[in-house]
Amino acid sequence: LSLSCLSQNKQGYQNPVIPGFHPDPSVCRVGDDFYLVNSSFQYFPGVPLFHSKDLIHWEQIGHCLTRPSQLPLHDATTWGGIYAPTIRYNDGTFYMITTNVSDKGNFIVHTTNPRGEWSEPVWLKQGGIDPSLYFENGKCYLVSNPDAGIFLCEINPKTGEQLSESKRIWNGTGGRHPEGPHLYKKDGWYYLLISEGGTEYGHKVTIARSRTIDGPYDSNPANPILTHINKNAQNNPIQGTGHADLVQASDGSWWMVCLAFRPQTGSHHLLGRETFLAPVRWDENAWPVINGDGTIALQMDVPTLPQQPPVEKTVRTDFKDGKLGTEWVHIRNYHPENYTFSSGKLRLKATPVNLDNSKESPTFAGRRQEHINFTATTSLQLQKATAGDEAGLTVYMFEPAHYDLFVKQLENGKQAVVLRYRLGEMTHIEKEITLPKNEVQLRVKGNKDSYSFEYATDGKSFKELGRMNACYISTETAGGFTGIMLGMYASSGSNISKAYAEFGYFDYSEL
Ligand code: 6LW
Repeated sequence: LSLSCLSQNKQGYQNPVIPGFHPDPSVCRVGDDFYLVNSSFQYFPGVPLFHSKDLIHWEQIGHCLTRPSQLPLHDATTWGGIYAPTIRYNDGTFYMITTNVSDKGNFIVHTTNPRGEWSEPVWLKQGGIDPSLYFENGKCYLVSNPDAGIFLCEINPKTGEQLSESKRIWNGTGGRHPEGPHLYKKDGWYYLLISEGGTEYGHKVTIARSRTIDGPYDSNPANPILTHINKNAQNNPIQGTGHADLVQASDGSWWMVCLAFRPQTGSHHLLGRETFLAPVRWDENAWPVINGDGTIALQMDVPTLPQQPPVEKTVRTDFKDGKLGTEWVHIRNYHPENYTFSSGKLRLKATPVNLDNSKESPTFAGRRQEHINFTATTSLQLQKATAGDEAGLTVYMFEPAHYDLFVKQLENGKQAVVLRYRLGEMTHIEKEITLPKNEVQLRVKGNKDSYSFEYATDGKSFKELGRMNACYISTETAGGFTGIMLGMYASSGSNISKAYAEFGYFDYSEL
């Protein structure tokens, strides 16, 4: 072994690099800093934004879309709102381009400080989803996928004005849904990376190249360059690999981020599509090769960039800061006046909009389930309530698919802890137990097959109320583009209720 070999960073890394519902990753580099964005659908704020120095350890630094004027989410649910974004940096400015399928389609926001606020949107004429930008010699090109193919045009990224006709440049290799296009230039070739096959088990990444930006593009004879659809990955715990973006590090190495999911109970997945990382090398014919054989693994035993210490995630969210951290989101355009902080507690006001309402915004603050085995605990007190008011903890996929553990106000002035399952047309009350006092702790534990629900009134002696199969709220059964959120919520049976719930803390940890 030579010393130079030993000095390489061989510690490898663990996939996914951003666990939980973080689909459609796009990445850019500025110096030694990488920035990454994901799609966000009906959630507000929108487009989570991450920073890393090594592509492995990511810290969420905020969201790109933080104002309702940038992110109108009327009626958006799991198939609506914000689809795949792209992040690019050019000449001192960051651009984030994406689609709001519940509003006016494709738009761009920009900023010079990604940790600050982003601009108001400019809207684009070229349709389709998954828009991406490519900058060269003072020009800016847009690619997206109207009409089941990849189209290119030149635009002004600050005004959105389209400067050339949209031109079809590639249809992919015949897989359904050619999408997620990105353009790159390397050694005189324009490379067009796309995904095909749909975002389920048949997902794959393909690539074509041309000497001129508007084609003709020639398909890589070795396509697809990444897929888990074949025999060599049929037992891989990662499935549905696709929707990728390439980036070159400052040491010259190339990397790919992509989405995939982890089936956990039968062929069901619950955590949504997550963000994975793979090394890329270029072969002798100048085509990219992804992790050797076009598959990826949970444990990646490959040389990496010099690894930075991960930013420690705390188990406990207390509410002493008087604001929620970047991991917390709301459903659609939330009403800030219903979320207040007093003496270190989060106070959620109950409104008649409940978790089944698919148009308005319930009082809800949720964070992603990031681990298949996890536990989450909160403590709450429901106050000034009348019969029908409730507040609690929800395991939430979307409106017709959630399991709720909550405190309910009864007619007789008492309160009960209730476990309820909402599954499509069915709503089932599994258990209802009258409480001796008003302060209660609610806990959910997850494993690959089920969620279990527990409560306590002394902060420690938890009793199980019920256990439910996880598969019914999975993507395969319930549907949707998102993943499980663990949420605190409050709702009311009446228009005039003064009820609110005070949450003391929210603990989340891997088990
Ligand atoms: C996204 C498309 C896709 O826009 O699913 O997996 C859509 N890829 O590219 C929603 O995430």
